[in-house]
Amino acid sequence: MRILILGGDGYLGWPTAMSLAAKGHDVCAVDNYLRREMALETNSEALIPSPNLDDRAGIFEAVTGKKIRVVIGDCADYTLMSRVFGEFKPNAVIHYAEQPSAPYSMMGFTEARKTLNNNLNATFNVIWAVMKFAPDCHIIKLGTMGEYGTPNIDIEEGWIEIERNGRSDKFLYPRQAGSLYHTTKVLDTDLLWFYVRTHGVRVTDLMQGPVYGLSTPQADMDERLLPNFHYDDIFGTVVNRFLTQAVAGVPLTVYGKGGQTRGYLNLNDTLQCVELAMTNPAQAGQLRILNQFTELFSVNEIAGRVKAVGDRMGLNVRIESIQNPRKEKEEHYYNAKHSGLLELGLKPNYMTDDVVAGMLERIIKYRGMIDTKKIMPRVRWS
Ligand code: USQ
Repeated sequence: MRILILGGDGYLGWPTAMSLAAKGHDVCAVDNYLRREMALETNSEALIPSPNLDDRAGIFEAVTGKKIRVVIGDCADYTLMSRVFGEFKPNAVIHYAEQPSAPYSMMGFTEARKTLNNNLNATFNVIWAVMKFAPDCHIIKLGTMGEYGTPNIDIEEGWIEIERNGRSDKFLYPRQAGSLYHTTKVLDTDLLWFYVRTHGVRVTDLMQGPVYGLSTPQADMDERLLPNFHYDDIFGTVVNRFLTQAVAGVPLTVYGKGGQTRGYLNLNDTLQCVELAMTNPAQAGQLRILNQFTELFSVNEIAGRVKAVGDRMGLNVRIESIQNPRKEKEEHYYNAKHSGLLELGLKPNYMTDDVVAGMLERIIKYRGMIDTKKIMPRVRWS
């Protein structure tokens, strides 16, 4: 298949590009290095410096003999998107090209505006470029479980049946996001749903939970192919942060009471899920929503697991509850359905002790590069 990956330089975009190219697909990765710029601006550089996208594609080709096409450009620019879609005519587009950090979006007006403009414009351009240049193309959009928030009822897989005064209908499940970043994903879903209804585009919206890990079959071939692994308070997700904190010998930063529960998944499962969505496309005129995670954990449970394994490895891990910089429920009901991807064939890689130990061992190799000044939260919600 011809697959366009938007945000191809990112934590998920680059491993996805490698994984699909390794399987023989014709892959084109587009990125404008926005995240690298924002990371530099906020002193939040990744643990392991990674070569630019052109260089990474060159290294990947030298190692595997497979090509990844690269376009450096902005997906929020419709002229560029028209050219890319017009020339490449993808069968599927995997849209990761969004500002992915909740804390970044809460820093102030400039960062909020940048998040809103980038994320909404990129999604809007994808929809129009598909309609004009590749009408049969399947849009695979990375959404987030955070769109649903933490309601006091079960979270369904995208849709909910509502009965009211003796009549019933099916609606998008109510969304109530906890950051401006997460809110842009809600708005993306609404945009997609509008064009699905009116113009018959085919869309899979993946409601993904926080991802962890840095090892994938292709990344393991050469360390220059590793994904951008962040452990800072702005771009690092909680599991990757706790693993790095354990290695650095600083206390694990549990925000508040630590009862915040989310659905987590291994980076390798993101690769599986996206491929499963791609090989089992949504129908024209369908907005298919899949909840993309494999296990539920509270923050305290993650900290406990990292500590148990880290201690066995002699790291002497400490856990500390610090004031929560975010506005979020710290103790709440959470039960989210996630059968869609399992039915498509997902074989989960669970967070076993061996997996945690493997990640810790990997990070230990880069211990000297950890900057502990990047660990404590610098952004508050209020
Ligand atoms: N947390 C801590 N300590 C930390 C960091 C985070 O207790 O040092 C807590 C947060 O307060 C939150 C939970 O851990 O309750 C998850 O935080 P996170 O930073 O791992 O995840 P989040 O900000 O929600 O965003 C990440 C990705 C985002 C993706 C989202 C999926 O950055 O792109 O959409 O995970 S989800 O969380 O399901 O919305």
